[in-house]
Amino acid sequence: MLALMLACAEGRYLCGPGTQVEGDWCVASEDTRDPANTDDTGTESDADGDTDADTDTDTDTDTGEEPEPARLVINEFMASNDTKVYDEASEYDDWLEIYNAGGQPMALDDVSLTDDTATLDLYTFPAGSSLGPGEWIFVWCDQTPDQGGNHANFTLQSAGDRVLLVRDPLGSAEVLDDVEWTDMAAEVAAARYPDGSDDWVITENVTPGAANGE
Ligand SMILES: [Ca+2]
Ligand SMILES: [Ca+2]
Ligand SMILES: [Ca+2]
Ligand SMILES: [Ca+2]
Repeated sequence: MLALMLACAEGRYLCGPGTQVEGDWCVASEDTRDPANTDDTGTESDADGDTDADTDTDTDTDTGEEPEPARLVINEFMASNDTKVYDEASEYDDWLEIYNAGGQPMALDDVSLTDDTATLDLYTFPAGSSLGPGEWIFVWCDQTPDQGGNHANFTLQSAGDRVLLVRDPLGSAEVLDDVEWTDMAAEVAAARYPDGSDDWVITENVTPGAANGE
């Protein structure tokens, strides 16, 4: 079935012209499921007979909704890792994962990570990095930046620590996410579940760079 999903800032799916609500989804209404006219956003359709269906749910805006903007979050991390995953140097190090829970890609050139509020640009992503909607990226927090562009110059203390995700760290310093913890257990990840949500789980099912599990 052809489905048109237009997300707004609140995360609800809004219908556009030629669509109707079915549960949480916005789908093409009966008379527009012909692929020939799926992309006409302006033409109010409903001139083509078919009077019975008329599921014309007040589609007020003709121009189509903008996709939800990019929304980056700290999505998962391990602050104590001696057995679960290892890096290119075969070292079991701390790591954290970023997820784009929004609807548009976001360039990471001017995005930073830090565990020190006095130095917001402790880690910056390699030039040209970006993160598409629904994508993950993870960074080793091993205080060994010479091991590669995905290695940050700080570590995560399991006893207690705080990590900030910041846009424009040397300018407007917009804090995109701010995660703080104490007494984190060993060999587990703290993970938003589902991805990007406000709910966290502590799990042995660690998933750097992939969908979080319970
Ligand atoms: Ca650690
Ligand atoms: Ca390392
Ligand atoms: Ca730290
Ligand atoms: Ca994950």
